[in-house]
Amino acid sequence: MKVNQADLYIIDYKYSSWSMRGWLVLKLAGVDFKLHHFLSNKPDFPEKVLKASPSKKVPTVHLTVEGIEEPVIVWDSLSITEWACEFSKQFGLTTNKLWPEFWLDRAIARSAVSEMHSGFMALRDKFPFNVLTQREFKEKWRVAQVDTDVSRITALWSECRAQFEATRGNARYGPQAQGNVRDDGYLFGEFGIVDAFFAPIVFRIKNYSLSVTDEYSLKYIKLITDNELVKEWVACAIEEDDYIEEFEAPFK
Ligand SMILES: N[C@@H](CCC(=O)N[C@@H](CS)C(=O)NCC(=O)O)C(=O)O
Repeated sequence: MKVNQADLYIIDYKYSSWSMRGWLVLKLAGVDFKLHHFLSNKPDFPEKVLKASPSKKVPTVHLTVEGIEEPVIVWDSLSITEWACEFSKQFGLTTNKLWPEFWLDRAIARSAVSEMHSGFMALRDKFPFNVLTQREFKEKWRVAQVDTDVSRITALWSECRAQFEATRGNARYGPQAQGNVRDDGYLFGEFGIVDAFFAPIVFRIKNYSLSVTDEYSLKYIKLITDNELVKEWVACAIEEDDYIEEFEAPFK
């Protein structure tokens, strides 16, 4: 069955972390898609989001499949990721390493992505994603649970990196697993799915000036913000010119 078209639905570049993940994943996977972007503070938003997604959440992907009348809807960033990786592999759409080469690294990377998908609620709740506005941290914003989340995240980054470094080039794991693995400094060498999932977290930490002191995390934050795809997303956010008082006012 042939997929004739993939349509990606996202909302506010500036404020929607899950939209950013879905978009990064499709770009990384080399999927050619038609983009539908809309702003969540417009009156027609409820109607548009309902049309785009059965869960009323984005990202979603609509697939126009030969022989099937209605579009096939893939919703939720995790299942979009699964679909994009399968589709990309089937049609050889990219040479990007979406998941790490070595199965052990892959298992850890998937665990990190899953933890991100279902965790760090305090950070996500108290510090809304805002890819553009950079602020100095104020003590009155401090919440113990957020500090715990940030400590866990930075420890996780270092653990992923240590896992990658321990296995890369280690003959014990077999040459086929590690032979030609490129290292650009990301969690598992090349920018992959795991980095796409953590990219919005990097902006939360950076833009609210949350305290991070360990060397690898500081380096990682810079790598992510300097990444070309990430910069493309930020450029779209600048172009979008969006402002939602509810996400900005508490931090003024
Ligand atoms: N578990 C979902 C979360 C998606 C989500 O919460 N999306 C937000 C945007 S960041 C959304 O669609 N919000 C619209 C609304 O709540 O009306 C995923 O991984 O895709």
